Amino acid sequence: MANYAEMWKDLGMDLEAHDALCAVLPTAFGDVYLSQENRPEGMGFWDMVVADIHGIRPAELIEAQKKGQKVFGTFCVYVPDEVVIAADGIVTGLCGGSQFWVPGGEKVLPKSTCPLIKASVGARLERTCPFFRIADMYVGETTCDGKKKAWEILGQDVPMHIMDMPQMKRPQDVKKWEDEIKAFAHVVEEFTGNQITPEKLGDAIHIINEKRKALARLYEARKAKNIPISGRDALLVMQIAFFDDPVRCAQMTNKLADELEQRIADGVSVFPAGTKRILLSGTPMAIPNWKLHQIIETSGAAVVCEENCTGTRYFENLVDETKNTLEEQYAAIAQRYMGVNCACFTPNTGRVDDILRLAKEYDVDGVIDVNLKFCCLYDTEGYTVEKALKDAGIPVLGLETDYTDADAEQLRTRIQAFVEML
Ligand code: BJ8
Repeated sequence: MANYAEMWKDLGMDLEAHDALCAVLPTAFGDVYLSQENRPEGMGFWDMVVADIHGIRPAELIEAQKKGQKVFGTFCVYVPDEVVIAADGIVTGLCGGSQFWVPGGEKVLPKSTCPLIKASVGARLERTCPFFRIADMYVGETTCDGKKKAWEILGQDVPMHIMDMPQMKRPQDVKKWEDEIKAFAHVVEEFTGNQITPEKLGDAIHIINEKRKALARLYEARKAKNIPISGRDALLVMQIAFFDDPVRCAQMTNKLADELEQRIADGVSVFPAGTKRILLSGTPMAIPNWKLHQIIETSGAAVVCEENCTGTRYFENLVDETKNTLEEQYAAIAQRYMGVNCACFTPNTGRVDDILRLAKEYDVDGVIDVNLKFCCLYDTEGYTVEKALKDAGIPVLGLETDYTDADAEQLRTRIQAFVEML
């Protein structure tokens, strides 16, 4: 591993606390990832990225900043990367997925806040995540109440732009989202000093669509009877996709997909025949939250799909590439993003339709619907999701968890019992 101590120091990070984080990550990664057998060779790229997760990509971002590019940190899949890329900006995800950061968040937020928000705020305030230090601007959104209030704290010493999300999906709401995207584009242009032209926006739309198509290929491979990649590995690819350069992400994922397609042709599987297939639905799993996948896949089942924002919600549906004017392009972008079905919308029947569709497409034996503790949106929607699945005759298990290991054994017992009855 290269030595990035100087870089972290220059970023104003708390080196001692950061060392403590760096000390636990390799063990966690080894336990969850390197212990697996017969992994696709292509995963070597992601193993390398994780081994230096606070080094390689941050160093690239700093280099880009030296050349005048701006880095935008985002927290939600509704924020359109296309707009930033069209102005020669760079997007990096900022959602926190480690318990390590939660106590820092709890110093300023109510304990009864979802761990994703607490970890994100903790990572910023405790100065232990280089991505939070590097981002020139944070982009928040008015999705859930916890996030809305967290922006007021996170934005105290970093420029913060907040996108006002509609709460419904009527035609006037989609129009409102289009206006919001245009307003964001204006902010991005001002901040970067670069004008967004139809050509540049068209190129950016294409880049992100190609990334989506590559991720969709990875997921397509998971539909096979002989499962060529574990859920853990697929999740890792998704998690890193939020940080990586989008062109490289597409290249590496396509390469991995080539290998997976070959594995399918050769009848290679990472699970024994007859392993139960699970669809995981619910709240996103930010890196390094591998907890549920690890428990499920060491309890006799395989995760074959994630209906969440570190899963299908991130890549399904493309932006229409046939539009030539900014006006039409922004409308096409708004259309695509309003096709994402997050529980922050009401009604949100599209999500139930998605889950039923995915259960069929991935030929699953059961669904595990999970929400992060204190996420009222997904917890409440769990009622509707579970009812729809039961009505369709698909076994479902509803779970609530956080980033700690405190409930790991209890979860394992429940998941094992669920898998046994499938
Ligand atoms: S589009 S899921 S990324 S808002 S932070 S809502 S878990 S209490 S993350 Fe999300 Fe965008 Fe929706 Fe996806 Fe609940 Fe926590 Fe809020 Fe969360």
